[in-house]
Amino acid sequence: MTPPPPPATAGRKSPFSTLLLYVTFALIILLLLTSYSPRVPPRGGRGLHRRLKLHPRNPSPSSGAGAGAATGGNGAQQQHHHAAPFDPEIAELERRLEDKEWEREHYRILHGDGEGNGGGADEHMKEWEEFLREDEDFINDDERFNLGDRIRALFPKIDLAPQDGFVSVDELTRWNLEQSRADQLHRSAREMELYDKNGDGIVSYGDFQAQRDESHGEVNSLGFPWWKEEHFNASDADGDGFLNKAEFNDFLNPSDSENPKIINLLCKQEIRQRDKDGDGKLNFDEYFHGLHDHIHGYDDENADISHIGNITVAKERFSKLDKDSDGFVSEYELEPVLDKLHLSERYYARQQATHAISEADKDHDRRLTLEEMIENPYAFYGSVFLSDDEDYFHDEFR
Ligand SMILES: *[C@@H]1O[C@H](CO)[C@@H](O)[C@H](O)[C@H]1NC(C)=O
Ligand SMILES: *[C@@H]1O[C@H](CO)[C@@H](O)[C@H](O)[C@H]1NC(C)=O
Ligand SMILES: [Ca+2]
Ligand SMILES: [Ca+2]
Ligand SMILES: [Ca+2]
Repeated sequence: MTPPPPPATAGRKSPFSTLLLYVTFALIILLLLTSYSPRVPPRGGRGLHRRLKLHPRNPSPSSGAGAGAATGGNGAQQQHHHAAPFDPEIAELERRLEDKEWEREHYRILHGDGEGNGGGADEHMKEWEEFLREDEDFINDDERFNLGDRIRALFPKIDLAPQDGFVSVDELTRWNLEQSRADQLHRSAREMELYDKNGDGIVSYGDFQAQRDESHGEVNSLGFPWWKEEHFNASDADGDGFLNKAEFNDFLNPSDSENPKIINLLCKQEIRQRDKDGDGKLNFDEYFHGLHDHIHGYDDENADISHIGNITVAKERFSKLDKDSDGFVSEYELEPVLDKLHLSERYYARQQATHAISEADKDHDRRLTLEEMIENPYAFYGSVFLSDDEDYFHDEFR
């Protein structure tokens, strides 16, 4: 008796077609492997698919760090935040691009809306894209813009405290902060042009209102909810009724201001948002249901996630804030934790420094030598994209 033939299965293959299947499979794998460009930092030269990419900041301050001032939230700010440029030369190029974009956005305000200006704005856009292409070609040309040479030149400017041949998190944070402050000042000075019609370097509250009325609220950089007289007054550090350049910068970036009047106003706003019974301070209940979760976890590096909603922990934190132990947190008592509620450039500068160091610190001593930096340039020149499609970057600017 012969055994019954095995049941025919639909997927049954002859030895040959099985072999073919394996070969095809192997070829596909091989293809995938060769098209995959590993994310290793290039040594010496520019990686094949690496391209430095300029990032003009969004010129509208409504999406900048200052916009979170009234909302008290920090999620939105984080989304819109751009990294501080590591290299002042790149920063300079980005500022130029950003200025162009800004001019385009405010073309109507700056040049009036007579006939033919629509064409002018288009012309402007073309010029801008031309700039972008040329500048990106420049920074991606090893001959003209050599990352190793750039880092060699910058290293002694960062390694300052102490000058020991190592860049620490603190040193890199300070450096990043310097770069982003310069950016911020540049943006504020530019924005001020919209209000300072006679160019005397100061603006009054009347100037703001006039500009807002003129634009009918069409332009999003005007009419922030927080552009209130109270905010203006707090920004006027010397109290002369006008904002000069520095005061105007504080006005646009309250989270980064060191003006005590602004700090106090921000605290007041935080209290107001959560002050259910309207006594101008927070009792434990108002604190616990409105503020605690925002503060908790930001300052304690080892904050335990299981402590979220833990009343015992919240009470401890509350009594720490309540310095005069009157059972309430006042606007002044909120000052020490204001940083946790309004993410400032300081916060981002440190975050960025920590990240860059973690990327480049090959020997894990939490500081960088010149060699470590040169070997990992893209940890600092963060505006980099892996792309072999040259047109890729144009999509971003539509
Ligand atoms: C702002 O200051 C001006 C001039 O001192 C004053 O008249 C005005 O009432 C102040 N406004 C607010 C909201 O504090
Ligand atoms: C709250 O945290 C404290 C201190 O860590 C802990 O002893 C307690 O068990 C926690 N309570 C709850 C309900 O998780
Ligand atoms: Ca002033
Ligand atoms: Ca108190
Ligand atoms: Ca190191």
